[in-house]
Amino acid sequence: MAFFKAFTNKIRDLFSGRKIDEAFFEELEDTLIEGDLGARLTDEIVTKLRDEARSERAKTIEDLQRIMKNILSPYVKEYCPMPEKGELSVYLILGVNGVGKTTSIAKMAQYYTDNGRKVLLAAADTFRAAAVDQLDIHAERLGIRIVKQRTGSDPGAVIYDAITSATAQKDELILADTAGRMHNKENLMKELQKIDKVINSRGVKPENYRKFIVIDSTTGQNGLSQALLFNQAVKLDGVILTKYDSAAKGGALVQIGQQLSLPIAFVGTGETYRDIHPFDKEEFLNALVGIKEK
Ligand SMILES: Nc1nc2c(ncn2[C@@H]2O[C@H](COP(=O)(O)OP(=O)(O)O)[C@@H](O)[C@H]2O)c(=O)[nH]1
Ligand SMILES: [Mg+2]
Repeated sequence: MAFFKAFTNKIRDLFSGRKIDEAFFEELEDTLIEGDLGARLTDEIVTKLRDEARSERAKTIEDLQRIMKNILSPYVKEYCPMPEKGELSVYLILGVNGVGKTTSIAKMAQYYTDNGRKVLLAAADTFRAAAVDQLDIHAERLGIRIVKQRTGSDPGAVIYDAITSATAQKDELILADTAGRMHNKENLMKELQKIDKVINSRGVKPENYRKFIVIDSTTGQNGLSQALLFNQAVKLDGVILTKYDSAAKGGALVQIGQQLSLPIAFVGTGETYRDIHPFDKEEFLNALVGIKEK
């Protein structure tokens, strides 16, 4: 999986064959800010890097890359849940319009089916008719059951039906689509409180109920503010990053990790059902500090 090649190449160029001097650190600072790490985090990284490079007498680029990786490491977490067999899990997929919620649900359905889980889709984005149709098409192509209602119906009612159906059919995972317009904080909280109530009252174990926010990795800082907003409204469990195949840089992810302590579950890398991968922290950090993949 190739992460934001352009940024990695830039870091690699910057690191290769250079004297570690003031000009180097200044250029690194510019590159990290361009890479969406934000001014505050960039400052922290470069300050620590300067200090540690001095105290450890770092001479080579490899030393610097290792130090930088250690600095970034606490901010990046991986967490890809696997539903318990023989129990029912519910994953609620949240995020603003167009980030890739519905597509990611289809891919996750494929992933969890490949891993031997019985999956049911819940079309709880009831706001637009097209949204239900879109999920319906995926369900048919994947050969996976779907629970849906009329456009405009209550998302909580769709989830209620889905849990009833999943329980009867012994499904192990409900992947629930949601409406993107919920990114207004009050709406989001109201709708999710209703959904929460349904899920909690229908016997789904709290540890099997997970909320993921989908972030389009090409949107940079905007993705960070979406994550902040959603996390204020509901307690999120993780992030699904989409469109990594077209992302130029990856720094916003570190900021999400730093400011929200949220782990990354999946990374979407294309348009086919198998273009989704559990997030790999090691690989991500190597790309970010310009260490070549083996
Ligand atoms: N290249 C690429 N496109 C994606 C990825 N995930 C989603 N998309 C595209 O993003 C667009 C919006 O996706 P959709 O699932 O409808 O977003 P939603 O509004 O959040 O449900 C669609 O054209 C998808 O094909 C990805 O990982 N890579
Ligand atoms: Mg959708």
